[in-house]
Amino acid sequence: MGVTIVSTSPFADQRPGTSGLRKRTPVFQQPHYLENFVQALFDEAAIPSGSSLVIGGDGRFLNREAIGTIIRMAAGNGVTHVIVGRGGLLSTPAASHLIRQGSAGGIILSASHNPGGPDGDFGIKYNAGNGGPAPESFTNAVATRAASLTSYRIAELPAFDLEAIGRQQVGTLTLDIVDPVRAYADLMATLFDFDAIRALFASGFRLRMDSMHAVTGPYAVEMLERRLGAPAGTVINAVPLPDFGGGHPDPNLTYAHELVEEMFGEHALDFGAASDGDGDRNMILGQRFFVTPSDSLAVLAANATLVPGYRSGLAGVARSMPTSAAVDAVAEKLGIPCFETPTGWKFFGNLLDAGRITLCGEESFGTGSNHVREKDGLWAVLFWLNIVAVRGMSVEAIVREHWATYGRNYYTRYDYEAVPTDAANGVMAHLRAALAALPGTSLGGRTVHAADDFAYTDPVDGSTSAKQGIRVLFTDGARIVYRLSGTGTEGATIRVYIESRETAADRLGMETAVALRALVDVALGLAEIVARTGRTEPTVIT
Ligand code: VG1
Ligand code: CO
Repeated sequence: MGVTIVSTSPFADQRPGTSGLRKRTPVFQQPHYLENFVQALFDEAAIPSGSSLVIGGDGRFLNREAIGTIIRMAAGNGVTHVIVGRGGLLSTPAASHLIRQGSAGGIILSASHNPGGPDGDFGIKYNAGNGGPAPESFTNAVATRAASLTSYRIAELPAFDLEAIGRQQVGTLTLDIVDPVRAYADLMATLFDFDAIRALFASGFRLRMDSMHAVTGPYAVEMLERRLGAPAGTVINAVPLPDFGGGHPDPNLTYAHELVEEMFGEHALDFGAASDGDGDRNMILGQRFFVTPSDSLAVLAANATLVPGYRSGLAGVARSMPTSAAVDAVAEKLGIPCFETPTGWKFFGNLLDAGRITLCGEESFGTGSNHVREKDGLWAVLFWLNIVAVRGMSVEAIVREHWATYGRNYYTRYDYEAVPTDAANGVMAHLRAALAALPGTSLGGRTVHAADDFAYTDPVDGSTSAKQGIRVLFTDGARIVYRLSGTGTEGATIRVYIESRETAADRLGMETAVALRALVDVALGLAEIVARTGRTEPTVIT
């Protein structure tokens, strides 16, 4: 078997963002672009000979082709054992689980919730042997190497078949094609009370799960319909398509519109859920009721001991900095630590590995636990179903009771997408310059308690990450946070996160937009958004 060393000119734009390298599909289709990045990954990962590597993706356009290339490059770089989901499919949490079964690491192909197809986005990232996204030190080293590489190694291999479950010997390479669903579904069965959820469905409880033509379709059908007995057709848009059926596989109120129309309509079911392109995000809906992701994390934490996998309690919890502090109130009551990390799942890895936390989450529809090292969409859906089954209450009743017990964190996020990079950097520079003068000032009737540019020191390994977003904290617990997205592929995206906290019983039932109106005005004014970007309205309000 020959290995070819192919000359390439380096690419200077291969710095991974919040969650791997994400670019427009045509960027990835440039000659040697994918190969250059993959070689940099292999150089940095230095997979020991004899170890296995997991490869899979969310099935989007270019997935299969990219996997073929990566398999040949793995062989060209001395990897002797590769494990791939059938058809090249693996949800991100399922890939994390597979890696944790004893592989040295894994390569995941996805641009998550970004649209796919020739005009959409593509992405790639490396997860380490713990199953989690590689840390910043690794991704920075990969970017540096990718910017100076002059060649890559690729093997000439005999033909192989990504559809045939089982083992194939392909030249020097042992290739295992595995059922993408089974091991993951078995793991879920160890965490949740499947009997209780089965009884819930048997009693007539009605669920709609929207897989948005992305990777979770086969997972959701297997678990919800086959193992848990929900009626056939419970899962909609269940067939993964390379372009996600032309949709935007992002489980929020805007993009999961088919589900939202049903759940807020006259014939709303009891429970609605959706997940994203690669299966790590989730949205939870009750009957005509939206659960904010920040509240969802808090509710899961407060009810965790009702679920078999978490019966013995939580070691601690963590949330990303822009996520609302709803979970903090639960941690305080439980007397467990609550960590605040920068945005991106990679920052939870050390805390999970060290056993310091059990649950963690982000405001961007991401929730997870120590069962894998990625956020996990279907896991969150099953967790909610388990709680509903045990408590015998509706989703809405559970959340309202939660607010009454712990207080309510009103929360909204404004996204300004595809802003010219200079204007977006101008907004952040302006805010940084204003920070020092803010404490003690009064804004919109609230007093600023502190203002900073969030910096994080990892409590486990001491590594530091600076400039992770601007925080303006008020004395009454309200917060405004500003940061630039690290996953966009066009210009810059400014995210503004706005939160206020209420504990008075008569102030728990307001409309979010009403509760936050004054604070939104303060947030946009302080950043001079309109003047600096020309945008009078955000692209998306969550
Ligand atoms: C966004 C979210 C962040 C999430 C990241 C990856 O990042 O805000 O919370 O971890 O996407 O999600 P940013 O930098 O654009 O704000 V996904 O589902 O890749 O896997
Ligand atoms: Co995702």
